[in-house]
Amino acid sequence: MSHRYKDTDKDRVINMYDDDVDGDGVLNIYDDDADGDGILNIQDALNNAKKLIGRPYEQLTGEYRDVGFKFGGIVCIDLINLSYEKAGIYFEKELRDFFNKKSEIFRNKSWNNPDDRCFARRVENFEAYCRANGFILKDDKNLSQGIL
Ligand SMILES: [Ca+2]
Ligand SMILES: [Ca+2]
Ligand SMILES: [Ca+2]
Repeated sequence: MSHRYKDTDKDRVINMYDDDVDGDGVLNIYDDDADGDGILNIQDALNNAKKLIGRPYEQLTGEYRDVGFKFGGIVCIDLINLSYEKAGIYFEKELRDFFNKKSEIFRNKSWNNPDDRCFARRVENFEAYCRANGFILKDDKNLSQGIL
């Protein structure tokens, strides 16, 4: 079963809808170990990202009822979403919840709302969410290209 449908803390809320996946009282987004497995989120995410190496790019970008994704293809934002999902952080849920609190930070178009299946897969929405929450790096001079 996919991690998103599990109920890690057994509170009858499946992980993808649970604000506190490990049930320790700290909301996922503020919890350094959101799934409570003893491994920090960043390491969990990196481990999960490495498992996605080799997955084909989803060239249909969600068109035709996501058939490309269903057959294993991913787009750039899926790398982040899938990597963090197994760490216990569901950006899809975080973005939707944030829209309900501060919709004004997202592009004001009738189709750009959580009811749209592509809402959480739009990079501009993820960036707006990160910017509004202070998750954007201000000093990136020490970053370098990843090495496989
Ligand atoms: Ca739960
Ligand atoms: Ca927690
Ligand atoms: Ca963890």
